[in-house]
Amino acid sequence: MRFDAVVVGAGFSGMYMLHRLRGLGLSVRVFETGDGVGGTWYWNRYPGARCDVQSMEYSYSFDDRLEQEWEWTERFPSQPEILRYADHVADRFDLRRDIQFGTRVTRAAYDEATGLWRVETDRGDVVAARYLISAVGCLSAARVPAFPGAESFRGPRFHTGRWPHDGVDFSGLRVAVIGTGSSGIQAIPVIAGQAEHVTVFQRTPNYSVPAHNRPMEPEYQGWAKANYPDLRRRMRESHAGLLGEFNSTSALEVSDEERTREFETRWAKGGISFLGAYGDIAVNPRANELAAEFVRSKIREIVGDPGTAELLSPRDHPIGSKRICVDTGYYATYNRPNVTLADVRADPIEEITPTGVRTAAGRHDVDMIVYATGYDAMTGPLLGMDITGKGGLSLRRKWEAGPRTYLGLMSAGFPNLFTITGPGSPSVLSNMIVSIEQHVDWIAGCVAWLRERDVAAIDADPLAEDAWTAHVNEVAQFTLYPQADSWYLGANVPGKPRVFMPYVGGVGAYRLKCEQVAADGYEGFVLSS
Ligand code: NA7
Repeated sequence: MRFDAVVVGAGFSGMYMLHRLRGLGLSVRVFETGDGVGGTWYWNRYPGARCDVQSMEYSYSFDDRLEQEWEWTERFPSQPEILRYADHVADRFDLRRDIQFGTRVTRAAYDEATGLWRVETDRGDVVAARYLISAVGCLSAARVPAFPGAESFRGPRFHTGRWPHDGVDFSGLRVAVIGTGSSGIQAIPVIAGQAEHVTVFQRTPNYSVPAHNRPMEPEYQGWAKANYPDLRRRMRESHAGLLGEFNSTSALEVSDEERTREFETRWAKGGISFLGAYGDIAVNPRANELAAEFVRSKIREIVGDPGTAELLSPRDHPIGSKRICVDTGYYATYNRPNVTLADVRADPIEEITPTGVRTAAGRHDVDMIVYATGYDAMTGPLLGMDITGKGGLSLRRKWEAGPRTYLGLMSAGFPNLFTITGPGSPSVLSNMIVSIEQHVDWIAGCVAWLRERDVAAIDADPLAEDAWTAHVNEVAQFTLYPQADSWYLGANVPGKPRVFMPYVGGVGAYRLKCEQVAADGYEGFVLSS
C-alpha cells in the first residue's frame, strides 16, 4: 500500500498532523498502538491523573469553533476529561477513518532508490510513504525497573502509564507504590483514600506545589474564550507556552518579607507558576535555594511527623531542575495512619518476592504493586522502532551517544522523517499542546513548500545539526537543569547516555528561529529533487 505520509501515533500531535496533511490533499495513514486516540491521556488512567497545565491553556488553538464549543469543567483538567476532548476532536474532524488502531510500527527503512519510507507494523502491514512523521510522544515508553524476582509477585501489578481501562479497586488491600514523580504524587493520595494500607517506596523526594483545583468558573471560561486570539498569541510568544505571571526580577533583590509574601501568594494560587516568582530561580543557585527552602518549610508545616517531613524534603537537586509536581493533598497524605514512607535510598529494594517487596533491612508484604517508575523519555519511543536511513544507517546507532537533531525536527541521514516535539526542541519543558501545534504547523508548511517546488526530499545538513546539538547543550549548561539526575538527561535509565535532551531556549525564541529558517528557504536543510 502506498500513502503520501505515514504518521506514527494518534495522540495530540498525530491527530493534528493528520488533519493538516489532509488539508494539503495528502493521503495519510496513522498507526496507533492503542485502541483509541489521546496518546498519553489514553494510557495514563491511574487514579488522580490530571494535567499540570490549566484547562483553558491546554487545548488546540487551530479551530475557532472547536475552541468556542468545548466546555472545560475544572481549573486543571482530569485525564478522563482530556480523553473526552481528544475523542471529541477525532469525531469532529472525522479523523478515525485514517487511523489504524491496535497497531505498532516496528520498522521503518528509507529506500534511496525510490525516495520512499517502507514502514512495517506488528500486524504485518507493509506500507510505503514519502513522508514519515513521528508523533510518538515523549513519555510513552513506560519503564519498570528490573528488580530481581519482579515476575514472581503473586498479586496484581500495574504501571501508572499502562493502567487498566476498567479501573482498579484498592479496597481492603495493602498496596506498594514505587516512585514519587508526578505520577506517584498524583496517585498516592487517591490510593491512600481507598486502600487498607499504602507503603510508598521513595528514592528521591520531589518538589510539589498544590494544584488548588476547583470547578471552572464560568466567568473565567467566558472571558478566556472571548480573548482567545490574544491569549494564544501570548502563550506562543512566552518561554514555556503558558499564561502564568512570570516575574523577571531577581529573588536576591527583594527583602525576605517581600519574597516570602510572593511565594505565599503563588503557593495559595497553586500550580507551576510558583516557579515564575523570580526570574533567576532556574539559573542562580542562591535564588533557587530560597524557593526550594520555602517548599521545604511548607512540607514541615503540613507533615506532622518531623522525620517523615525531612524524608519528603528534596535536598539533592535544585527546584525546577526536574519537572515540578502539582498535587492535591500529597504531603498531607503522610499524616494518615494507613500510609508509610519507605526510604529506598537508605534501605534499597533488593527484590520483589511472591508476597511483596524485600529491602535490605526488611520485608513489606503487600497485595498489589503500583509502579510509578516513569519512562524511557523522549528517545525511548523513537528508538523503540527500528529506523534506518540513508546507507542503512540506524537511528539507534547514530544516537548511541545521545540524540542529534537539527531544531529537534529532523536528524541528518533520515530524509523526510520529521519528529514532532522530539529531542532538541522545547517539547517537555513547555505546554505540550503549544509546542505540538508549532511543530505540526511547521512540518505542514514545509511539506506544502516541497510539493509546490517538486522537491522530493529534505534532510538536515550535518553541519547545521552539529551546531544545533551543541547549542542545545550549551544553553542547558547556563541553567541548573543538568544538576538533577532527571529523565531530561536520560539519568533514570541505566546505561542511557547523559545528554540534556529538550531545548531550554523557550518556545517563543524557538518559534522565531524555526520561522526564520523556513523563510530563508529552509536554511540548514539539504533539498534534493
Ligand atoms: P518520573 O518523574 O520519572 O518518576 C519516576 C519515579 O520512580 C521517581 O520517583 C524515581 O526515583 C522512581 N524510580 C525509578 N526507578 C526506581 C527504582 N529502581 N527504585 C526506586 N524508585 C525508582 O515519572 P512520572 O511518571 O512520575 O512522571 C513523568 C512525567 O509525566 C512528569 O515529569 C510530568 O511531566 C508528567 P528517582 O527520582 O529516579 O530517584
